[in-house]
Amino acid sequence: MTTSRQWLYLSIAFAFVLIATSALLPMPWFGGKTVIEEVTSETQTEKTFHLITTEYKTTVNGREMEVYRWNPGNLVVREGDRIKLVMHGVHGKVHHFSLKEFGLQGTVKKGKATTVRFVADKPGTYELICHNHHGVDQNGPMVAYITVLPEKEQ
Ligand SMILES: [Cu+2]
Repeated sequence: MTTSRQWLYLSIAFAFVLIATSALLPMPWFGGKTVIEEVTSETQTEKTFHLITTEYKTTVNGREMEVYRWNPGNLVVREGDRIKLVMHGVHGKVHHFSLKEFGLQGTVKKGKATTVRFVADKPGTYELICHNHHGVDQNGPMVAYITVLPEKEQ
């Protein structure tokens, strides 16, 4: 019995040393800065943008005109950002879209929301295109411009 009790105390002491060590590791004098940065990048939250399918109507010389747009039509993000786009179908029956540089395509239907996710891993300006309202002839252009700014200098 004494032996098993000794093992128990030894186990508790060992567990205590483990916990104390792991608590000390993040401290700066143990090089904890690196550990903290890794944790930060792993738990980086998504940036969420809501886009609305919007229709504008007007009359020009007695002729009715309409145009569909993403609202907002410009998004600016930073290289490396995790992006979530929630596209709400408000106007227009259906919008087949693509953001081809990030391998995204899908459909937004009236009264529904479509969500896509991507990592903005390359700087530049990219077009979120609606293929139903692509050009002026199709009551477009229904394009949103997504600008990815280069990663910040460290
Ligand atoms: Cu559209």
